[in-house]
Amino acid sequence: MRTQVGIIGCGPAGLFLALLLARAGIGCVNLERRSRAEVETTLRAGVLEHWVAELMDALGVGVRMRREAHFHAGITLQWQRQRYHLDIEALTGGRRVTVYPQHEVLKDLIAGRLAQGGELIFDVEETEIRGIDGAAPSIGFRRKGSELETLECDYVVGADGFHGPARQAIPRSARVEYEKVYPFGWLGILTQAKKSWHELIYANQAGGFALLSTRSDDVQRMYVQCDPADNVENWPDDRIWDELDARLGTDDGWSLIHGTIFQKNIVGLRSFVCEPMQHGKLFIAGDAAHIVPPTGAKGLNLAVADVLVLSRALEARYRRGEQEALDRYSETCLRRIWKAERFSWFMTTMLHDNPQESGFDRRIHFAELDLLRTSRAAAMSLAENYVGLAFD
Ligand code: RFL
Ligand code: PHB
Repeated sequence: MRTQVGIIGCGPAGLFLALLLARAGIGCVNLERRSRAEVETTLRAGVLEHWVAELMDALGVGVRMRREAHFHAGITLQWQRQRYHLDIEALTGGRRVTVYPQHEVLKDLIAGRLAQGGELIFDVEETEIRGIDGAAPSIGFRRKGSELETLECDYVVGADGFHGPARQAIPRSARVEYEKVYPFGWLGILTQAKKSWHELIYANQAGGFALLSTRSDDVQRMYVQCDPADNVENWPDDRIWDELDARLGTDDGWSLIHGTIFQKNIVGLRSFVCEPMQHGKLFIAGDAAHIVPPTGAKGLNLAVADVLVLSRALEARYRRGEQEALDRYSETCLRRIWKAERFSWFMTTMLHDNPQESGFDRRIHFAELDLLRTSRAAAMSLAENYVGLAFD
């Protein structure tokens, strides 16, 4: 089997790349370890930057998103039982917050790619990256229960997430990894309930972080700060509602609408960057190359930014024989990535109760929050980062 670009992964990075390359007339095949059903049901991100929503439109896969997504004028920040509406729309010249779950994005991308006749191979095993230092790279793989096959290609793209094999294919001596692990995690729930508020609430109150988000008019997504090593068994529903009530509580008579909790999970929070993001004929993109804590809602958006840069560079290579943009892929992406790392770290430290921090640090976080209320420059900086920085 032969194609121009062999892509490992059908997450946001791999699927957006497939559609971008198809638009540029470049051939590609995606190999995915999980089943299509699993990819389309795994719960992760919720917020799209404004240009990602526009890119879905431009790729012809934005129709359902425009119909079903929730578009908010801003976000609410809460501390010391006070709420503050950060008017992102006014602060950024009309950009709104798009709340549309990652698995819905993936359903739309998969349907769009298959409708083009694109090749997405699910349920593959034993993916092996070969020959990236030479002129003839390839990916070895096995379809479930079948013979080993080889996908020959000009370039291999590792869009295989944090735990995939692609990053490890860059020799250890040729990469540097930067990491920060936070001493807290998020317990996430889905509940059958009506919306309690008209936009997302990010709160730091009564022992730490809570986030109120949404999935639909009848299903709400909420997160509460917890020990990253904790187990959902230690979180009976009553305890979850007690924590959420405390962390989202106000003194103006507002109350959180409770419902049946039908999903619970715990994730640890980390920041991570691998430099460089390319080696020979291999390019890595998205979570394969970097991780941000979810507090800034940046992970999916950064993955799409990487593959937008990569698709343009591959287009320059195939259409005009230009190599430069491809050689500078990693450098170009990392400028945006480190700004997103900074923003995600800033939101995370400001909004969580860190057991390793002092009372002084905690006071500083409240001052940072209060600055957003009193300084238009500070508010504008957060707003611009949240809906998506310009590409340079
Ligand atoms: P993914 O989504 O992990 O996809 C990688 C795919 O590669 C497959 N794979 C392989 N396939 C073949 N062979 C192998 N050997 C393979 N190994 C792995 C995997 O099965 C998978 O399908 O990476 P990608 O495409 O880089 O996308 C990254 C995003 O998924 C991630 O950054 C976001 O979900 C992060 N994130 C958020 N991002 C946002 O932009 N906005 C948000 O609001 C937001 N909220 C979140 C989040 C992540 C969260 N968790 C669960 C950490 C909220 C949470 C709670
Ligand atoms: C979500 O709805 O899952 C969500 C929203 C905002 C975040 C993280 C997650 O920052």
